[in-house]
Amino acid sequence: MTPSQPIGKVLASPKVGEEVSIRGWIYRTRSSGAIVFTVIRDSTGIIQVTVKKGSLPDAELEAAKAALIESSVMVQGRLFEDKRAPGGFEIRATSFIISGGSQPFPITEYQSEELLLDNRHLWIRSREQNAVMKVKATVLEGAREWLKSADFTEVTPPILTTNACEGGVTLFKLKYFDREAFLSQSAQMYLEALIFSLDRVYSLTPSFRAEKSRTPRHLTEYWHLELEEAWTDNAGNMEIQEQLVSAMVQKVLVERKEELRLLGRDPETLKEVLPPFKRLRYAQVIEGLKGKGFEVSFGSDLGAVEERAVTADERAPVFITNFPKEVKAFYMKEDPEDPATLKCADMLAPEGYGEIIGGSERETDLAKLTARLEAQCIPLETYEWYLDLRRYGSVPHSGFGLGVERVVRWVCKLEHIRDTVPFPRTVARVYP
Ligand code: NSS
Repeated sequence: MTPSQPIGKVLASPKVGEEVSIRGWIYRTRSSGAIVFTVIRDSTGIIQVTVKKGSLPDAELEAAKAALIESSVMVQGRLFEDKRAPGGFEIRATSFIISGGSQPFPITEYQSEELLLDNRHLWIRSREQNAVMKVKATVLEGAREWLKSADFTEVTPPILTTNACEGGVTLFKLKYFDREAFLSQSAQMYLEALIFSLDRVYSLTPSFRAEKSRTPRHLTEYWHLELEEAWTDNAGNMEIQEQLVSAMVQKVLVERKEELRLLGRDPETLKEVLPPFKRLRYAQVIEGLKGKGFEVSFGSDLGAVEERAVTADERAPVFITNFPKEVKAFYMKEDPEDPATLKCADMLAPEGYGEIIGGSERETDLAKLTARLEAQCIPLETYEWYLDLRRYGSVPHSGFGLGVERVVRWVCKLEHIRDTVPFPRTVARVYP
């Protein structure tokens, strides 16, 4: 038996008449009398296979006729050109062995979103899901490669914690033996501790937000790429962010053009994702929004609608800096040149996709930090360890968190963030 090859490899350098062997699942099938036309898929692509009486044992022909879609199969045969077939070639089978038969597949064309979500464990076989997962893997690979080249060390912060980094409202609480603990919203505070040992660190962890809002950009469990850097101000940290995001996107453009096209994203439209990204001050954005008829004023938070208005016509991400204190977290450093505002930046994806990164320089003044915790009614006890970081050799530092699924949603041009995760967790769903 010829060793089996990935379908993508067979189609990449097709040799007519060559003996080939593949393994996969039946993607489409129809039979007419003594011939069965099937399309087989594996992780790398799809190829047409014809099974014809006389070319293989009758029992195999009968099994091929009876096999339903999603049956797993092992195929051997010769490769021929066929202009009508996907990829332009077909395999004429000399052996067609069903490995695992399939019951009638619950997913057929044009299914409701609910049914697809209930059958997520089966829907992840779809070509769209396959493409998104490949793009996501490449996004992460691009990030890790760039972070290594920039001397950041990957670290592993805890997920079980007693600290609310991003406020109490979206915390998942859990019973931790006889105490209360939370699922982490952010690794930031731990990364801040780790820079005293490693200078430049990052982590890739799940983060949890008990978001009651049903929006196309909120998950309750998402993958969070967070970075923290000693001796750097907010401006320096923004440079890291734009280089990192470009590296992630450019890697996808090199390696995943086919997947992007399959998803309806023209790769050309991502070419301008190169530094430097535009920098706008919050106050400037508010004025611009007022000009467009939005009812906003200094102090308003920017929601999805406002973010869409700011970025709809952009082709590369945009930074918004200097948010007012009242809309941001306790740990952000006040801007001495404009003390009503913070040395912080949100990065918004273009084409209306909105926030993908939240970052800032961190408050290092112990008194100011304590005052802001108190002003936000955060009990100090569980933050003592964090305040210690300001007591023992405090250093200027900055960092950010990037929502991996937010980036993938934008890059793949997806309607809803849930399609960037194989098993999405939202307010309405924890199954399967
Ligand atoms: O709340 S953030 O804006 N900021 C932090 O958590 C900081 N503590 C990060 C840091 O400086 N180390 O979240 C950061 C990003 C945000 O820009 C989104 O891209 C993403 O995390 N994010 C989410 N993605 C998906 N679903 C939800 N619910 C979500 N919340 C934030």
